[in-house]
Amino acid sequence: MPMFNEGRVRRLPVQRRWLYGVGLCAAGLVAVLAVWIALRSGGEIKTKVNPKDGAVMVWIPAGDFMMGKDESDLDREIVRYGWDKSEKQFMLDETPKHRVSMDGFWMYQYEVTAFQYRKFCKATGRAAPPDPMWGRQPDKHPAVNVSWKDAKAYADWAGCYLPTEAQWEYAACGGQERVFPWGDEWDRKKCNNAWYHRRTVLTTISQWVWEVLFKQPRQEKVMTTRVGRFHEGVSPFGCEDMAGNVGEWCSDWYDEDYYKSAPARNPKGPSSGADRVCRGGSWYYARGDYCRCSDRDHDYPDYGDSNGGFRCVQGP
Ligand SMILES: [Ca+2]
Ligand SMILES: [Ca+2]
Repeated sequence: MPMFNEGRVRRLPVQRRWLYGVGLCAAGLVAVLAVWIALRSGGEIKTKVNPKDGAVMVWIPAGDFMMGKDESDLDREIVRYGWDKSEKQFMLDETPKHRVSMDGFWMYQYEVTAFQYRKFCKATGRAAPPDPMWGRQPDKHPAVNVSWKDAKAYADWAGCYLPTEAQWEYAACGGQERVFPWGDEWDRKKCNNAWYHRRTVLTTISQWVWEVLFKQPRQEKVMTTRVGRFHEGVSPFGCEDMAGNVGEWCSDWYDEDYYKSAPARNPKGPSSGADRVCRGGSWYYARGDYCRCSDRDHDYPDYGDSNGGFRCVQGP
């Protein structure tokens, strides 16, 4: 007796089988596209817009993270990336590594742009910052030549704050122990740094003059870039240009020993000081050590230059 009667197997008409095939392929493509979009956006990123300046903000969820570095981490990084050992003395303000608990907050996805800053100056009568050495700052590039006081005034006007140093580092590393916003591998193509353009370190004044002032075409000059251009360097929480482009003012006073006694929950920096903190390296720096999430920099609150800008945060 036959196992089944071949004559009775129902076969789909050729046309319908073809249609099913196309349908399955389309469903597969949609699924692949959905996964690609989810991966590219880093999963679930909650955003909102600040109506005052049109800035997109991303939600940085509450959590714990390890802030700063231990000396052993610094030694390892210097060897791993081939940086000069003498640089370590400038990294010791990142020690010791310590656990910090953060409340959630909103952070600007991008650095405040020249366009947004002009709008602020127009609305408030504040003097526009001087043009950088390459001429009028393009609208979509970050605002530059802004002092800490300018940045603070902007944040007040926009209904925001400047990030604390802890908020900044937490947002940059995504709450994870990683060296750069995108991971642990230094990649000059993932942020705007001088090495990206030049492919080597700028060491002489004449190199700087050539690269910054005279080189053509304009896009290839060593200077700021449109915010968000280096999307591959996005942080796990969705913030762009945390490494490079412009360094970013934070609300804290700077103290090289602050980490030795900082509170473990939402630290806000010392109560007084001479300099304010700025973070993230910039187009000006050629080496990756300035673009690390944990790197600390500082300047006088009245000082502004063409490699310094800022972004804002808002509480929940
Ligand atoms: Ca930046
Ligand atoms: Ca530093």
